[in-house]
Amino acid sequence: MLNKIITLNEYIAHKQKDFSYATGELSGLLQDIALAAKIVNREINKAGLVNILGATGSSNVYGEEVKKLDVFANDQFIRSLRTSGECCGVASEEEESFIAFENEKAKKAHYVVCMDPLDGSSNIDVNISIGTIFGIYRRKSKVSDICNLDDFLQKGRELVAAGYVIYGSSTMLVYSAGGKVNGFTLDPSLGEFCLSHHDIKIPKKGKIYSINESYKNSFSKSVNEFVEYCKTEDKATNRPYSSRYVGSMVTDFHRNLIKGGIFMYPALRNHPNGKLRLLFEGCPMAYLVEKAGGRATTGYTDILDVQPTGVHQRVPIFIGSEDMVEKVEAFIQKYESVSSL
Ligand code: AHM
Ligand code: MG
Repeated sequence: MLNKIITLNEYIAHKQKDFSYATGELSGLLQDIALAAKIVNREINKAGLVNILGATGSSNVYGEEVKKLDVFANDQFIRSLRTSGECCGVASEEEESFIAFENEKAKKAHYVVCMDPLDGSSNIDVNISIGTIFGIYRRKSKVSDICNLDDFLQKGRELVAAGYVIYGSSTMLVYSAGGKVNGFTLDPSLGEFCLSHHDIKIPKKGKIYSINESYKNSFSKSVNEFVEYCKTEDKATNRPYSSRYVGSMVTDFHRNLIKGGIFMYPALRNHPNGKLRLLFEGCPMAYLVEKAGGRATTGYTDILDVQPTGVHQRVPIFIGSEDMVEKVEAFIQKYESVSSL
């Protein structure tokens, strides 16, 4: 039996009434992000041709400067959000400070976006999947004013929508606007994202652990013990688990979301907050995983309950299947209670 194709735009339009503030603005914003993602996808697909078309930083055959893809993606998303009329400002991993849009249309908009335009971009040169991550908040400042820092320093619990795009063997957009988590696969022949993964739920018990084990000597005792636990044979829990680490968070997260597992970027000896950013990577992914039935924690606090104090704040992350996240938390908290005796 053939199923009817449902495009992202159709789906968003159909679901608009379910959004908390159903004015169509959030729908429009999601559609703008999807359109910008298609443009970025087109450039990423050409990445391998860079030596033919012109190296990064030089001119291509058309005499245009070839931008680095992460710069291209950043510019593309910001341009699209600036002119959308639904977004009053953006904080991007590529920008030192947040950008407040000053045009009249943008000042009247209700939403701000926090995003990592191209996460894992060091993987582009070797043809490995990368992604865009975004989180959408309702502004705190007065409509018609220019947005301010407080609009961005909101806890993940305040998110009204979040998602990611994975530029992989196929390109997918996965998002939730408070309800289900749905995945849409880009059909390149139609140029449309089509609903392919309805109501994604992460398996409660995972079998995969993802961590950069080369930092072992910088991990806490508890994290190392959890990793050993994952490797230990135990028929009852179906261990050892498989180790999978791409080094591209969206890719590692996406696989674990579908198959069940945990992704970890913990505190390191010289980096007590790890590497990943709370607003750009932590909160949007934590929001999605919770909507899909999983969990995300710093080891002590749910990621969504961490109060941001700066746009580039980093945070240790343990995210994925509920049972695995609970287990690592138990390891971490066991040592905390011993050290506090
Ligand atoms: P980026 O935002 O500079 O691309 O860095 C984030 C990426 C994640 O996608 C990935 O999980 C992590 O960095 C890998 O870091 P490491 O090489 O330290 O394991
Ligand atoms: Mg990043």
